[in-house]
Amino acid sequence: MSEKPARPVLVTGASGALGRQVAAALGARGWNLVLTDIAPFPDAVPATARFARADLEDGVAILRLAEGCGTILHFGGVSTEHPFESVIGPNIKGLFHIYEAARRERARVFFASSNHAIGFHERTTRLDADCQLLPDSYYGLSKAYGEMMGRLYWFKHGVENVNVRIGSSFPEPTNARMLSTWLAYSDLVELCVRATLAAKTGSCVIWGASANTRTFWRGDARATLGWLPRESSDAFAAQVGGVVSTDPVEERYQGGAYCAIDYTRNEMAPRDIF
Ligand code: 15L
Repeated sequence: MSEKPARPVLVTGASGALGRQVAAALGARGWNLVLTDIAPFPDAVPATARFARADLEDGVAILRLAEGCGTILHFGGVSTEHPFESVIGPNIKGLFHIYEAARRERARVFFASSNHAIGFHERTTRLDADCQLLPDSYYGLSKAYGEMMGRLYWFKHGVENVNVRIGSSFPEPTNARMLSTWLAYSDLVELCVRATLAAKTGSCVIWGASANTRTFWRGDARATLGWLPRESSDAFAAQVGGVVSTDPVEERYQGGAYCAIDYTRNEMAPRDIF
């Protein structure tokens, strides 16, 4: 019998691509789950779970859903690039509601951050988790801010948080960049398990990628959680290694296509870094 958390786990964004995977896998382990999303849940609700629709911008609803929960796996919010005004409500105000609920419940937060919080680092650089935040989009900016919110709640209120900079979590890698950034669903689920069950996490950062030899990243807190990814993109190298774009901005930076969205610098001009 696999270990289960002492208190229920709230999963936000449960109807989204990653939330669904996590809800199904943790439900199959018999975990007591509270699932929520602004959209209806598209699957059968696991026997040990309940689903309630809620808007992250409704702070009272989030407080109610979090009652009694020991961990919040926060996948909710806008998950791709959008205009600034559309990102700020779900991703900033919504996350504030998550942290206020966690503070009240003495719960731990798993924050689905993103590689887009650091997307403007060059692909030739190997990054440690304490690297400079270099968001590549309004979406990435909200993730960088979210990581900072975690630091605030840890230092001011002792709310533990695990900030997972998810690379590309899809069934399979589909282009050359994803040979560096791919996170298999099974590795994501195991990371959620470890982040929930770990005795202590403090406020830490994890690179959310499988054991890809072409990785851009190293040096995070995985040993504290006891998480080791088992999958790797390497097996897909022959299949997708040649799939690249013709955009020099996209190909230069770790964040790929997000860096190229609305990019107005002259990419050919000499580059002043900091
Ligand atoms: C993300 O953060 C997005 O949610 C996802 O749709 C992908 O774009 C991924 O990053 C990626 O960088 O591949």
